[in-house]
Amino acid sequence: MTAGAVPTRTSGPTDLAGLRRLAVATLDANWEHGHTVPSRTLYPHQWSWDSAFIALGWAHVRPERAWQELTSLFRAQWADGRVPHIVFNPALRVGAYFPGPELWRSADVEGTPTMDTSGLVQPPVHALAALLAYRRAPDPAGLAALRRLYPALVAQQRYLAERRDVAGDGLVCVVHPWESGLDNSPAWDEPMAAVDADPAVMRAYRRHDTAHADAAHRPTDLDYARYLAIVAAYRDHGYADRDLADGHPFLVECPLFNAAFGAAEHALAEIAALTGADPAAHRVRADRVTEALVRRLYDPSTGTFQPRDLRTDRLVGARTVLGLAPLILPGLPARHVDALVAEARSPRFGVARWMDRPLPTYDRTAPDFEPLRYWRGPSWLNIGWLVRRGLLTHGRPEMAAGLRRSMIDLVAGAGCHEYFHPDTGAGLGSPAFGWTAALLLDLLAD
Ligand code: 2M8
Repeated sequence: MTAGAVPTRTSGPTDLAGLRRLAVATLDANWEHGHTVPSRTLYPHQWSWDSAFIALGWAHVRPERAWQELTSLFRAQWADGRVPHIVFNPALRVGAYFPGPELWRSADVEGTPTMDTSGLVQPPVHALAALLAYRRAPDPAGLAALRRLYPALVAQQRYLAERRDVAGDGLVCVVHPWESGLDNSPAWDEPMAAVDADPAVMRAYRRHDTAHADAAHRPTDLDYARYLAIVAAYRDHGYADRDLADGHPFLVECPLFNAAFGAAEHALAEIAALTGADPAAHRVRADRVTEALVRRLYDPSTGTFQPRDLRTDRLVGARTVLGLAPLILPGLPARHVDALVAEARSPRFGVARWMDRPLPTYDRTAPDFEPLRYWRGPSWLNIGWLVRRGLLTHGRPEMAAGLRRSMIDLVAGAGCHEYFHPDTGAGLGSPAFGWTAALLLDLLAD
């Protein structure tokens, strides 16, 4: 089936079988010889954390594709262990996405794979996705795939622990907002304000995203000028990670990224146990990450987790949904769990047994809340999925059920959109988005 043949919505909110068909058709239409594109128009290559969520979706319908998805991503892993956030499809025309391989120049770096990639990473949700995919489809082929993936997943964690612990505090530092996955979140406004860039540089480039989505729903030209300046700084140091503290323009410890980093160790412990390896060291590391998160990123004055800007050594002020992500850590102390549950329930995020509006990505009471602009307010299924998982982990089934229902309603009302208006539920961004379809399948299966 071609992308154009996929229906964008179903006949009604209770048509669960129709929703499932829509999700499968969306994944099928985005399948591309061994991997799944997030979107045929906006993101036609392979993205790192998208592939993890998408693999979990495939596990429900075609488990062999779940393993192909992760295997193809890890084929692009660099010798240093980093899993690049974009793996470029060489079959696509130059300009199919901006910024393309000509900006990243991965081939100039030693230890990179034969295919072109970016040099950044994304939240390491892959070990968790692999474990959950196996649980959804626990067959011998899945176990063999887990066994093959395990050393690559361990190397991914080792890269982050050894090369990205810039502050030496046990947490991973992201060197670009794109690494967080929540590119233009208000969480990055303070650190980004210090990045020197002129929006006029964008006249020299053709942005691809604004040709396919409303510019008012996307990051601004000033954001993009800064994104490019940070990429150039990292690339021109050979993506080497040495001396980052001495001058790299963006250095932030993100609660979601580090929660994923800790959850990955928990998942690796279970994968190790399943495949005959030793789980003990993974459990120790998971506890250490949890402890470091609480010590370094928890803000007792707001009762939530905040990113730390390493260039000022201060927690950022904006209260975003990133702060709720540490709920996915089973070892989070009860006091912090209670605080996050209160934050989730508050009018800022509105998670409840019966939700009147979907979960936003930013405090909806903030004066600069933007319901249409990408990660500055809209509702996204991957974030809801993670928060729901956290609520289940800590024994809050009613809130988790409310969140699940609200996510299913979003897709029932608007289709497998990339993101949704946090008041009306209207579909925004790409209309046939990979992880929305995949995570919907996972939610429907519960
Ligand atoms: C978005 O990010 C890319 C850059 O990586 C972009 O805006 O072009 C984000 O939503 C990110 O989280 C996601 O992985 C990617 C592909 O869906 O798109």
